[in-house]
Amino acid sequence: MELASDFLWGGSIAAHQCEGSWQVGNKGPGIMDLVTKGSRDCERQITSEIQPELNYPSHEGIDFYNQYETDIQLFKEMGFTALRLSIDWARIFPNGDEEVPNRKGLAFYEKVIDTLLANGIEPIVTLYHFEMPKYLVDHYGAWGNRRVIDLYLHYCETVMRFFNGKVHYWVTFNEMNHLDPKSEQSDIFTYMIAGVKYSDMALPVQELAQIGYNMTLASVKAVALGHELNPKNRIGCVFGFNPIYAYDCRPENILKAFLENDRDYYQSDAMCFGNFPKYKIKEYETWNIQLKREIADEAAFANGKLDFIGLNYYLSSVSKSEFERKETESLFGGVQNPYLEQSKWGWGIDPMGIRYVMNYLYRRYQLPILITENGLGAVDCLEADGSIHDEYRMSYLAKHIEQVKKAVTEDYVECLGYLSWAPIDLISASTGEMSKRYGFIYVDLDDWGKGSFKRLKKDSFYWYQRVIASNGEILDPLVKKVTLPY
Ligand code: BGP
Repeated sequence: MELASDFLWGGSIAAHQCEGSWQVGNKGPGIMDLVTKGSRDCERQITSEIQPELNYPSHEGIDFYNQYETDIQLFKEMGFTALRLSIDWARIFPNGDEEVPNRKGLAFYEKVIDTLLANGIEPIVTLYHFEMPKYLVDHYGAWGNRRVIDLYLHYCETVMRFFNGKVHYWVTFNEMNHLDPKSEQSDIFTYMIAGVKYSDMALPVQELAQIGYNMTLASVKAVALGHELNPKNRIGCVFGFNPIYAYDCRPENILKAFLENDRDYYQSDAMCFGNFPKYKIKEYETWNIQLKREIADEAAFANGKLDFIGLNYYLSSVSKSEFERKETESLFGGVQNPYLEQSKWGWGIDPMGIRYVMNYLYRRYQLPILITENGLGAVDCLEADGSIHDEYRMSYLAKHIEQVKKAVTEDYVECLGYLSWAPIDLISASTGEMSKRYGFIYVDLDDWGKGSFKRLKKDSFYWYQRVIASNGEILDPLVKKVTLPY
């Protein structure tokens, strides 16, 4: 069995990580414009105002705002049939709460989307990839406030109407599932996803739980809205599902790992099953958290079921044991898996994990899955002749795509396509670094924003071109290395 002939191939990017031009075209500041550069060992900070002496990587991005035509040509050259990109809310509504949209913002995305369509590339549009207008944080308290749901829906309706018939695939949110109060409370990622608060303030569990609820409600309402506007719209939500394995087969450890994993699934349960899970409400009650809900919410959950699930997959981790206390800590609070290699940033490389999660999701929800992100962040070496030999990236991706194929052809998982993160080097979300590179296209830019912004093709560029042309049949990096035309 082979992948379907209409299997989507391409990549994913996000506005705040690539566009730059953060004040051009009447764009308002967004929360991500206030996030400083960090590194693996130094967490990014969210400042309440811009501090001129600090480095804010989103301000320049990789200059996609001005170079999108060049970049889309390169995507086309690789054979892309799809590109997932996000719209930055603050380009459309600079404060987030205006009635009338900013024409310049719409015009920018219209040019990008028209260029994609003219090149035979299906745009898959994420409506919220951590891009919360700052004004809504300062004046409304962001997702903690239900009024923000209505403002988000007004923004969704505006862009869904504007691009009606041009965009068929919509994503309501990126990775809201790392918001559970018990799991990653103090992590910078939580703040970015929630689009709230400035670094020195810890989010209380009550607030985090309410934010998770409100965002889930916003998503189901956006799905219903999109279906109403055009029944042909296919609307999904993207989740980052990194499996947590049990430390060993002691039943206590199996149960512990299951429960830790399960914290990531309550929003997807709500969006696929049509009701906010009772198990979550009960769990919150035992922590004295009373979610603010309204009667009409029940109908909203019932009417806003997803059409597909977007899966971001990078790594797996291992849950700590209930018994041992001497394990080596890994980045995400678990322990290092002795059977897996780790990336330079401590992410456990586990190709089989993607097949495991695809199966788990498909059997739990029986909805098509779109791989919306998968890739290796690595330090690349630019040779004197302008070449970049990134065998490690090809090898990582080949092993993962192989497992995606097995999930489809041997386990019968419905999969709409595979989108790598990211087809072009861009700013890392977790660290703000440029040197954590994912692309097939190298961008000449360093961690301090210095460089020519020139685009260069890495070896993996030609490799992915062959993968796509063969519909995933030719994956071996070594074969292609010998025959590639450079
Ligand atoms: C996902 C985010 C992306 C992207 C990716 C890689 O969680 O959706 O925005 O950044 O992770 O992570 P990083 O950039 O931190 O290496």
